Amino acid sequence: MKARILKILKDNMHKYISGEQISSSLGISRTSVWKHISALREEGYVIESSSKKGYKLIALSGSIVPEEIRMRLSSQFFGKNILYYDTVASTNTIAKKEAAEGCEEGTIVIAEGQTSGRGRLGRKWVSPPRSGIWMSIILRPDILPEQAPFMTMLASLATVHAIENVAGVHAGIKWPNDIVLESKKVCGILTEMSAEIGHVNYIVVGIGINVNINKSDFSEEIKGMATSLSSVTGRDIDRNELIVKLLENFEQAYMKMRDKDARKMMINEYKGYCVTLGRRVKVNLKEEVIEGTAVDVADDGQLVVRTDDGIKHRILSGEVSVRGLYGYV
Ligand code: BT5
Repeated sequence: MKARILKILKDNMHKYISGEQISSSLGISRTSVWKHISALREEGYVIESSSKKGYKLIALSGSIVPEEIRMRLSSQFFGKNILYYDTVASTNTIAKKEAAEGCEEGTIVIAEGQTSGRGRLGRKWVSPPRSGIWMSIILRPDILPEQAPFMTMLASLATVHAIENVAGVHAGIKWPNDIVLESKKVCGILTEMSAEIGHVNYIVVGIGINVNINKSDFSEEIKGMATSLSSVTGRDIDRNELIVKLLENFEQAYMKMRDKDARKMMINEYKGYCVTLGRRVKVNLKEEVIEGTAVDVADDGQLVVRTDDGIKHRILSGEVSVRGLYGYV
């Protein structure tokens, strides 16, 4: 009901609409209208009221509003179940617990802030409140465990497309899991999995996007390497819209991935966005560090690096620094 009232207010943005009109068009009491309006205000919508004229929506909320996401979303199962929190340790940790307890596929966990946001290999993900998208998606794909990196590729593509759709800027992908704008990191993806030999129980894809963060507000540790959508575009970006687009793009790709031709197209598209390709890279493997040129992304998502002796190495995962990115020269 709150979402329907919000829609009426939005359709009449900056104009008064009487409580009477809202209550009769929705068949609810005026007291009930008033209660929903109060709840919307708490979420950050700026709504003026006048005893004679009714209600007027002046500014949209900067918050993530699950009802709004649900209302706008035209997906089949991604985001149908939204678990929304104000502050959590890590949305991926919650998502893994929910997945283990059997929640439905496509469930998403979103929080306004994370106190222990996680990156890969035990690294930290900085997640300041109300300024980013800190979200995890629970999937149960019928794939082999070794194909899980493909989920990261799909998520990266869905994210760059959503950024194009909503913020109107062209981002690149640093293999395997960073989204990059103006040579700085705007988004990181953490894919975690529970599997047995030959069988995936579930996959959690955690996506962190710096949306409305001033460059000066980044902590010292990431200042030199991080950017946000607002600092690149010069305006605040609607996080609900970005979530909706991301989920729709991701679901579309996810549903097509069993088709061989579609998969091939997606890999080619990924390569088109991949800023790692053709660049000098340094790869930290467990036992050694190799340097060479990134020449290809294989169909299974592995990065192909040619060292100067002409040998091609296939990199499954690991730390890849790209010359000219994040201060690596
Ligand atoms: C990642 O790891 O980039 C994966 C980040 C995934 C975050 C999401 S948020 C929702 C979900 N819940 C979680 O707990 N995690 C996921 P990695 O490639 O290891 O990069 C981590 C490194 O990125 C850090 O060591 C910092 O150098 C840098 N970093 C940390 N926070 C950042 C930020 N907000 N923006 C840009 N860079 C950041």
